[in-house]
Amino acid sequence: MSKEILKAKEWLHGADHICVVGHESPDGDAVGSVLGMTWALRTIGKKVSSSLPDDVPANFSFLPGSEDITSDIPLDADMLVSVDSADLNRLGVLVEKLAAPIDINIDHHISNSRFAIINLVDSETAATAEYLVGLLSLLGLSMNDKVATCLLTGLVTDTLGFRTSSTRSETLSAAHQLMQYDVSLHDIYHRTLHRRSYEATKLWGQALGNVCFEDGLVWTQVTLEGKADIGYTARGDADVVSQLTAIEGTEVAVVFVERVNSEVKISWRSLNGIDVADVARSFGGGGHQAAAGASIYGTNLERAQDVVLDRTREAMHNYRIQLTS
Ligand SMILES: [Mn+2]
Repeated sequence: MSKEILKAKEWLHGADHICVVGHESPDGDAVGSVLGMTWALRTIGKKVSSSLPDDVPANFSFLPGSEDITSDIPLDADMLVSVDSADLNRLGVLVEKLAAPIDINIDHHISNSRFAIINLVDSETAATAEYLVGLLSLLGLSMNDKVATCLLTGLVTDTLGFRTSSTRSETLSAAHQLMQYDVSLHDIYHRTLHRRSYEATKLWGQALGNVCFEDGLVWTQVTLEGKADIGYTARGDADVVSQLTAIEGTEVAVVFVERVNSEVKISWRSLNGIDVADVARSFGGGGHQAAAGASIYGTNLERAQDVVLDRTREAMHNYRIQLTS
């Protein structure tokens, strides 16, 4: 066992009030890992608080403890644990509420900036939840039905139902371990990946109706006007980008989401080896080789599309040259 893990175990067992934090625009792995870690720490009798900088999306509100998540850092917390955040800025509004550095950073992003005092990062794992399944016992923490429900949600969502290229035999072993508890894979899958609102379905209709395809590059957009037309009030793109990757011949898919105050949010997915995180970084964003995002401010949809599509085409071109040379 690594020295870092031993030190983390010692620190966690010695703490009085632990606050577990996750990243902005929380996804299933962020919510699931924050709550899974919260419940696991309670198995050793700790006082634990859970914090996220943004609201928990409605499809994760079934998770036990989600109603107790706040966007505050309790003043008497003497230990801060971050899960699923690749860097400190991902903690959004929580950053300015931090009175001390993050003690323990548990994550699976290869780009993790190791911003805490103790950094436990395993970029081989498909989700922070997968990493936690193996880590809990090393940290002297136990699993129970609540921990398992939360972690299985992280695992299912980050792997899109065990179908991303990051899914390994170890991922399925972790799921197997979690399913020994009173959890419903079917229910988690349906609530988090399959079910969607009528408005989100209409949004898909708009976005898919406007899809463009050019030499392996697929893109579309979600506009403020379009959202208003159908009464879609959520912030995201209803995961349109994943639908684009289903289009035959797609190498890279891009979705542009227009937001208020001249912000355009961009999501990339790569189906071959092109590193879209690299493209995203050139716009101040980040992510994984196969899935990345960025926001451009002070622009409009048309200008953002021009510059982002050009940069993406360039990356695709360079990748093809590299393949043939
Ligand atoms: Mn994750």
